Amino acid sequence: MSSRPAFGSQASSNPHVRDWVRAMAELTQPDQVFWCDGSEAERDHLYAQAVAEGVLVRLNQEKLPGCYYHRSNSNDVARVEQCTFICTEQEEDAGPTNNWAEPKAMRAKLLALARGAMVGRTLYVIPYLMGPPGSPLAKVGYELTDSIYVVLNMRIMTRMGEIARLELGDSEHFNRGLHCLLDVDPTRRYICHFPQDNEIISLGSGYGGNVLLGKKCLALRIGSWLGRKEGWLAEHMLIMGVESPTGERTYVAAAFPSACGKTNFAMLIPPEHFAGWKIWTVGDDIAWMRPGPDGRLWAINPEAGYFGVAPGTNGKTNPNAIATISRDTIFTNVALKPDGTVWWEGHDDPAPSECTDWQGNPWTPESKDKAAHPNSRFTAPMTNNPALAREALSPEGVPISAIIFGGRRATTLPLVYQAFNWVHGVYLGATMGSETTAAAAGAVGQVRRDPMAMLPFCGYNMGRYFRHWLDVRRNLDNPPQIFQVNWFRKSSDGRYLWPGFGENMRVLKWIVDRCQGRAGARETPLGWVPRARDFDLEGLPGFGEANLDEAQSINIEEWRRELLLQDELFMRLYRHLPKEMIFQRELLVSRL
Ligand code: GTP
Ligand code: SPV
Ligand code: MN
Repeated sequence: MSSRPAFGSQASSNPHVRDWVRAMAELTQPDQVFWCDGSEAERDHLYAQAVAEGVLVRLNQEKLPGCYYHRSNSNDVARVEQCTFICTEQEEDAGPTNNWAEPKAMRAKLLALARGAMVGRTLYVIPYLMGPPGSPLAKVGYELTDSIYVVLNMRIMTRMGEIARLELGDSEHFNRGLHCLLDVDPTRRYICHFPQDNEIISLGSGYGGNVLLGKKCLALRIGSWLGRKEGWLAEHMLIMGVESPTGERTYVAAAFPSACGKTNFAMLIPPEHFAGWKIWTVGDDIAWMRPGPDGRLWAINPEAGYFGVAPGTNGKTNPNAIATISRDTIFTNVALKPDGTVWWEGHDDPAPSECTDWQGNPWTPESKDKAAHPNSRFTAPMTNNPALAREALSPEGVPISAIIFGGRRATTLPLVYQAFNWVHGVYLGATMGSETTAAAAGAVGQVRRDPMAMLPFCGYNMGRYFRHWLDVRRNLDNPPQIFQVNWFRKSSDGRYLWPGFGENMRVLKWIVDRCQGRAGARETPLGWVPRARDFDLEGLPGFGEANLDEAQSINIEEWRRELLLQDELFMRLYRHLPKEMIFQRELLVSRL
């Protein structure tokens, strides 16, 4: 037998990759460089290694085959927007909604922090592909990381290894991403993007969107920058196919802010009443969309897995997710039960009489704190999803008929309405507000503007981003219809006015029928809304027309306040805000 290590020794033959990896290894000084190939043998080796290092716990393989458990540092459990920077030559290119830093100075600071950061550690080289191979939108990235947890997550979330190497060939056009854990100190945490160099440097975190660089950093922040340059859209959207009883498939993309229901909606199972209807998941978090030669908007999911919110996931809210995470899944910051399985608030099983919480402390139902962190997550391959659309693997993607914007709003926003036209729809997206969630560090439950659910992810000036949305319309003969939804409106005594989850099919059916020209609507100051006879309420006990009216009501006082909040954003963006947005605002004021 050879004494040479079987894994990680196959360096890339691409000279641009080799030169850059060599330079980064000289800087960070790892003990060894490990080149990932994405094979199954490599996966087994890496899981064994991660368990041996104590980074992962192997879960009960009888009940959860192929599943592992991870706890991140308790100061490092969500994205950190205050540590996230867009580094462009001109501050105006990042715009008022992003943290900006001058690229030369920032790079110097980051490289100084990274100097020698991997002494005694392994530098993993991860080639990855975002999008199906051969797709006109697919992009290759390389992430260099000293976190084996990142490697194993990227393996699930992207098309990782040989497939990406092949797609890149000898080209120099790939995203360069460097990630170092350092000592996971929040005061030395930086998530920095250099869009002009197609480069990302992430330091001092080990969590999700901060470190799985293909996801929010490349697919959204750098992606949106590239999209503006190249005439396409990189969006924080799920993509689904809605199949009717006749077999017709209508494709829908929906932008909801972080932890506001994308994964749940993308995996929806229609209630019994909707016999013959079927939802197919194309993607649950990110959409890349380009005008196709036929004048429609075509979308791909650049990812290959789901990094989903665990709390609240159960057999009632999301049975497809439960099936998806039954094997080959990494659980992060949930609770660990003595039998080597996992638990979270809102799990199907009752709270265990004892377990270990997300911080590693003993937990019982009497404990004051939550057992799982509210932003605890599962990482699972999309191929586990029983509702995976075959089109998710198609290089062209799917033609989008409807775009839905939705926030988490206890008041003001009705359950559903339809924009009058594209420009009005862009205005709906641009003025979206939502309550903050545990997906980002900071206060939870505060309403803030989150245009198109992209506030934390737009890699350039938000005003120009709205302009880009308006411009994309010029290449669409057949643009999607645009809708606004709100699953989260509450009564004065704090109950949700809409049952949500699977019942969202009722809203979706109206949307699809509107796109197919077979549903009626009534005009309101906000947009088109379903009348009672346009909206299927059958088989929904305890919810009648009066309830629908309440969920749909428009309160003029609340809308006055809403317009003031919109103004705050518009003032910040004023220099680059398209005039059409101000015009739409005036029209809304006069209609109200
Ligand atoms: P990110 O992965 O952070 O981008 O989140 P996401 O948009 O995919 O959100 P997800 O589907 O994971 O849902 C987040 C939370 O919202 C969970 O706690 C869900 O239980 C809850 N949720 C999802 N859909 C609904 C709904 O229709 N009604 C209500 N009331 N809650 C919902
Ligand atoms: C989000 O916050 O929108 C997520 C989770 O999808 S993370 O990957 O951490 O950004
Ligand atoms: Mn997300």
